Amino acid sequence: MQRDTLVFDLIKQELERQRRGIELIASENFTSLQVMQAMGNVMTNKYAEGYPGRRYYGGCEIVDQTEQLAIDRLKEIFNIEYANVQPHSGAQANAALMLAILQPGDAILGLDLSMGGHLTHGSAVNFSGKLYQPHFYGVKREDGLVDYEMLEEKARTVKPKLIICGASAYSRDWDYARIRKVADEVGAFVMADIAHPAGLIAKGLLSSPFEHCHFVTSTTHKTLRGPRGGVIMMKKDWENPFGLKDVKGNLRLMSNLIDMAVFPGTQGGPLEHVIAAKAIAFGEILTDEFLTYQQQVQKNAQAMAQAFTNRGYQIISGGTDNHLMLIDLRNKNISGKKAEQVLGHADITANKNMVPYDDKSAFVTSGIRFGVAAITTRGMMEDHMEFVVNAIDTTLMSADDENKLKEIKKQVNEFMSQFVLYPEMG
Ligand code: DSN
Repeated sequence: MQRDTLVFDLIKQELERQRRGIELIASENFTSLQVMQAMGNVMTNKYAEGYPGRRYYGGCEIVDQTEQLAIDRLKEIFNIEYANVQPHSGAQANAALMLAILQPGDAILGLDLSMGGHLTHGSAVNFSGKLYQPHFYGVKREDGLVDYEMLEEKARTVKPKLIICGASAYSRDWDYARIRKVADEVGAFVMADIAHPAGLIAKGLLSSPFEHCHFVTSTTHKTLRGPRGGVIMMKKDWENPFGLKDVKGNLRLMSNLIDMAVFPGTQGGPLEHVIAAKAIAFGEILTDEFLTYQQQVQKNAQAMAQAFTNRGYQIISGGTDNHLMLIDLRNKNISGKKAEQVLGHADITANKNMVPYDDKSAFVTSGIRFGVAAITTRGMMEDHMEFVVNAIDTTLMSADDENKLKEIKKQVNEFMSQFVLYPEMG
């Protein structure tokens, strides 16, 4: 068969784009070469509906081993009893978990998307807001921190079946114990979606949700630095306390209900090539090298936040505990949309983001979100944050000066050439 040079040329162009730019999208990272290689392997050819040792297809004896390895390593990382590594994404993980424990129309309570939450935590345009009855808590106007009092008040009023914590644009740690307390009071489950800070939690650099939350979901490709995908985890398996039953009416272990909600509930065949890559990534996370990486992520985020603050930028909540920060650009007289666009001209990639109590729409926004997981993987240290922030500041302050933007882009490309990405790929 003729090689599809059209597509392979585009892949090569994407490699060059990633190499020359400063990648600040908080949900992105660069996998190791072995993680990436494992995603392009013969396991993509294999159907394996079911779980290791109990499949609906023959010939699964090898993929059973990679999937079991992924499960065992993930359990070791977080010191937990149960893990499902099949969800194709974080959204799929959340969909399956909700299918396992909720009935259509049940009330759920999550952080408002416009305050840093996530689409799958009850947004009206998402399955979570269409199938269930969504309610929201927010962050406080005065300090940008999660409004736990509001959360408690809402929980007592709407009596949700599920309280969701976790966010996609929140730079602070969570008080999981406090959320569990009110959940117990109103008879709700608690789910933590740790897609963003999972890598920091894995290495003990942020509070662990596992002691307090019934369920924990995550993606595998952000701070965990694995392939794109999702997982569902539980510290302890238990016979479900709300008397949830399977379709035949049998009381089940919670792990059975979750497994069944992933397959056959929301997915068909698992992506065993991606699961092999997850197994490799989880092996990497278990190393001391990964601890050093996560410590550097935290240091870089704090150095970046400080450099922005020094230049008069308003960081929501005043700083960061994790890998990201959300900046309100209103005092800089530029919208998030425009900021994202001009930064793109300078080969700096980030995304516009609503800030709490935003007066602009989600398409325009007053904010921009920056994360350091990817640039830390490239090899940047605290000292490099000054260059990065200076390049961003100069770009935003010269948004309509094409020549200046070209000059910054050149400087960015030169700067990035010292942080070699995938040298093995030529
Ligand atoms: N799109 C991801 C993010 O950027 O945070 C969340 O799904």
